[in-house]
Amino acid sequence: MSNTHTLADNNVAPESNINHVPAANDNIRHDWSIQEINDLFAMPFNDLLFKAQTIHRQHFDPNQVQVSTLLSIKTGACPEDCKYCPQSARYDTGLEKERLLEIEKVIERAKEAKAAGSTRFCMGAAWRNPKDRDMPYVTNMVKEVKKLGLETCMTLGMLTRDQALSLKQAGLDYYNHNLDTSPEYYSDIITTRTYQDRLDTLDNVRAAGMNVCSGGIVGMGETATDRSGLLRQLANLPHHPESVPINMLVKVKGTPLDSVEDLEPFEFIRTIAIARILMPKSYVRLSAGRESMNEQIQALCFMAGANSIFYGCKLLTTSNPETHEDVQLFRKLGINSEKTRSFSDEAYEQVLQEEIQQQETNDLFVDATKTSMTKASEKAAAVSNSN
Ligand code: SAM
Ligand code: DTB
Ligand code: SF4
Repeated sequence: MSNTHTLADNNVAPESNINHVPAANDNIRHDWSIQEINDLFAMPFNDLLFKAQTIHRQHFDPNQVQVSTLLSIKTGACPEDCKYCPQSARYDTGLEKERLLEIEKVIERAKEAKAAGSTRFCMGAAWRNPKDRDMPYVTNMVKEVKKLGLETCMTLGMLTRDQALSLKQAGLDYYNHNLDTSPEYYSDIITTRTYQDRLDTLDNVRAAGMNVCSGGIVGMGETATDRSGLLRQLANLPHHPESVPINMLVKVKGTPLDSVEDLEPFEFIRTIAIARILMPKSYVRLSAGRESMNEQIQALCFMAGANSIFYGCKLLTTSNPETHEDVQLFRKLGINSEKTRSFSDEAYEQVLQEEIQQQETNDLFVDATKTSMTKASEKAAAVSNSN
């Protein structure tokens, strides 16, 4: 049977397909076995994508994507030894250590993110955990960013229950703390904190009443069963995280994982699809690593059930696609940003103008993947040349 529908004009999956999953609110499970998840990974690609997309459509508008913008509020010199991370003090990545960002600068960046169409502002610090003396600074920051009408998210490392409560009281909507990989592979990647430490922080965040954002990284040389193991841990938490970032490793020169073998893009897309199947009501974020993916790979990730991205030309210390590229892709796919304006022709023009202006005024752009300073004006020139 031929199917002439496109994603943009079809909100309902064809009923006649043998893979149709009946409408379900009973398919929220917390008891997945590794074998079941390995079996999902082994499905024919098209069957897996159809299953994921069908579940996606039971819970979400398939043409809406949530957009978040990241900002590093404290960069580099981290005491932890996470082997993927450009910000660990143990690896020579050429990254300049930066002091805590002044609150005024954070607010300025948050306003820019909102103007570009972001709905959530995520602030990250290269800390093992916040010190008690840091708490007034971060809680004040949450209050100020919330006043702008943005959702707030922070990722500051491990939290005690009291710290989680003060962030909640300040109005923090989401706390990001990733499990990163399977329990079995974990000690190959990080030795300075345990898997249980991470689970304890997630418990503290949940107990404080905040939304949990937790996912991991693939492409770190883990096995396929490790990818199943990560997803199993997330899906078998007592409550699924509201947001599940799936990061493709961004290889940064100087980190121990800088020359690990690339992960097959289809394996990445399968990971997204299975996250969607296991955690049907969670936002699955196509997170770090989009710069190394073409439009077609990203489109397949959306087809597989990804419905959130980081938007804006920088992640924490490495680069992300330019906003005009994302707006262009969303327009090609008929995708809209959740809650804010649509990605119309006017919005596209505005984003382009704002981007050029912003790049002209920024002094320098530091990208940890390049370990060199790129003049903002060169970036601006690249933007206008690409149009
Ligand atoms: N220091 C805090 C912590 O580790 O919890 C917060 C910031 S840390 C940079 C947040 C997350 O970014 C990490 O848990 C990891 O999942 C992700 N991340 C860091 N470096 C990455 C890389 N090179 N590629 C992909 N994801 C990365
Ligand atoms: C997440 O899962 N990915 C983001 C966010 N949560 C904090 C971080 C990605 C960092 C990529 C490397 C960098 O830019 O430093
Ligand atoms: Fe530090 Fe976080 Fe990077 Fe680990 S991931 S080295 S804790 S900044």
